[in-house]
Amino acid sequence: MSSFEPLVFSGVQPTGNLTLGNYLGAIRKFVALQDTHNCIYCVVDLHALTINPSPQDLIDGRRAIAAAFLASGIDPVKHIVFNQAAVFQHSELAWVFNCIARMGWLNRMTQFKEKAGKDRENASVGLFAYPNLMAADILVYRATHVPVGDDQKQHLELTRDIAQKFNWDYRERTKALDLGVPMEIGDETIDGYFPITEPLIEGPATRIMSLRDGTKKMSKSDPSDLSRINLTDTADDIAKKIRKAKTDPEPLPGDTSGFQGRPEAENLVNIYAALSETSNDAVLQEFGGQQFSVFKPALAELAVEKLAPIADEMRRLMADPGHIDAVLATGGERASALAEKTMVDVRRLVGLTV
Ligand code: AQP
Repeated sequence: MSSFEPLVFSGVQPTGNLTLGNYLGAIRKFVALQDTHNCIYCVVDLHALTINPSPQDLIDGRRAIAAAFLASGIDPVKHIVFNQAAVFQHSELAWVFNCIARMGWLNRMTQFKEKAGKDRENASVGLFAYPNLMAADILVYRATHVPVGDDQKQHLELTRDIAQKFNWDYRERTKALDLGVPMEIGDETIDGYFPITEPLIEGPATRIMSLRDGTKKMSKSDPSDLSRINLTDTADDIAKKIRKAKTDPEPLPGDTSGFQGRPEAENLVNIYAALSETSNDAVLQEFGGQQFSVFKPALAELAVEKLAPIADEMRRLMADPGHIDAVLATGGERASALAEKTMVDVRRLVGLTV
């Protein structure tokens, strides 16, 4: 191998209803990347165990995320769509990475701190080690590019650190077995086994905020349903949630400098810009100086126009769970074949096989 083949990988956890944030920050990018890259998209059900779902919720959640992928336009024939638990190599590589990553690296992860809250001692080991499994998800395919929202940036940096340390620790064996790709680490050029993955985080929708608090990320696990727009919400739900979205009494500013201290106004304009695939400046040119009583109905109409076809298609797909399971099973077989290739190498590199 002379260089890494460009390959896109990303995953979504079946931890609840998909939100507009998941769609704009991740899934819509997944769809666009299909035209230019080979892509692997995964329902990361092992990660969802960190929230202790009931077995039935996990089964339903897995199908719902797969349905959202398909309904949004992901092609499971041209690309690969599967669920993480179907490919045991993710867990196997995660264990290797548990032994590569340092406690200090994981201790810095802000998502763990936020999710564990004050009761850190009571958080599961799985929640703490989650970023190592995420690194394994990506690197078991030696994926080069990962589209994600802004909240996953730190985890992707950790993935890069893990790849770098693995490459360094096993550089001599990688060279001896002729499995590597020349890469620079510091001042040295070595033969490395894993690519240093590039995150794809850009555009106006990298961090969609809660409709109830413009300083908090919109999240599928937020206890308040009014904080988010779910992909499966009806037109009435969407209109109601946007009507009730927190704002301030001022009209919309004429340009983006006017967002200072107005996170809710910025978030709604951001959502409008992302849905209409334009910039915040362009939205403010149209709506600057207008009251929210004018802007909110326009936003609701746009959101319904963009999301209703996806929700309809999701409902149609969810009515036939057997079909969704079959799509995932086929994807799982294809993903397993690729992951096993990597693990044959990794087992040899680390000495688990000769
Ligand atoms: N608010 C958001 N804005 C933009 N992108 C977002 N993503 C999540 N929330 C936003 C992106 O969606 C992808 C899938 O996320 P995930 O399921 O892996 O988990 P997450 O990042 O922890 O998302 P949630 O919705 O907040 O889930 P819970 O509540 O279960 O933790 C990722 O690419 C993520 O960046």
